[in-house]
Amino acid sequence: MIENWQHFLLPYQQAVNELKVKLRGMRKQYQDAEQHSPIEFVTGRVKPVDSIKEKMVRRHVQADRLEQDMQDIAGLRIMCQFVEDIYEVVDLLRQRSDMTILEERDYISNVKPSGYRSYHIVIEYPVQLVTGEKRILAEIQIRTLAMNFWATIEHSLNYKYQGEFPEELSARLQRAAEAAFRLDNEMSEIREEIQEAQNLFSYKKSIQHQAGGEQGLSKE
Ligand code: 0O2
Ligand code: 0O2
Repeated sequence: MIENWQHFLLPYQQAVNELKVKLRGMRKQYQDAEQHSPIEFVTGRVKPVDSIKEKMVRRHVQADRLEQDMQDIAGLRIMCQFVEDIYEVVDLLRQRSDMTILEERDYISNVKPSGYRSYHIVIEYPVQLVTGEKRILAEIQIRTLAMNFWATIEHSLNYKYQGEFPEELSARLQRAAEAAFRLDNEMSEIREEIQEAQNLFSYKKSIQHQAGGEQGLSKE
């Protein structure tokens, strides 16, 4: 039994906070270089205690094995515009020296029966505590905006149906997942066109910003 959940979860919360800053920092660096960022946005959460308890029962995880056997107590999500960006992000993560990748699960090539697509990475991440270093596991889910749309809707329906979808709904969700993936593929086809337009847009914005700054100066 875990007596003090707040104490147990503290290093996980610290890891989520640090990783959010680091991953959002990667996006900032692309923006600073005026390049297309493979990262659109990043979210993160510590799994709520009730969800941890429920998963422990469902997966037969003993309390003394929790740290090793539940890989998503600390969860990060990276959203990308294009499927190609996902693999770029994976490469970026593989090169980092502040985390160790333990597992990769490609649910894009190996779509789940539900229709779920995402790339999952399990990392070991060192958290610096006043009592010393603690290495914890964290799961990073990398997906496109379309995959995220589908997964968010499906996840909320799961609450209602507890995973036991009526056949008709399950078939519809699978069709919706395929439609989302077709959308991703269509977007990939016109990726260069989209990126040129986005670069032009951010260039215009920076010119306007500069012009605004100069006007501001001349007023003084
Ligand atoms: P729900 O709907 O029950 O899932 P910020 O102020 O932006 O730094 P904040 O407010 O902590 O940070 O929120 P953030 O980082 O934008 O995202 C939190 C939400 O992201 C959570 O919502 C989760 O839905 C989602 N999320 C992010 N990563 C994961 C993950 O790896 N697994 C899961 N299951 N969800 C994730 P809530 O509020 O917890 O509510
Ligand atoms: P949460 O916090 O509610 O999201 P398993 O449960 O056996 O399939 P395993 O080995 O724990 O999986 O890891 P996996 O499958 O790599 O990742 C599990 C997490 O991926 C889930 O977390 C979801 O966040 C997400 N996921 C996996 N399959 C689906 C799916 O069909 N639909 C949606 N919406 N999300 C999925 P949890 O444990 O459900 O927690």
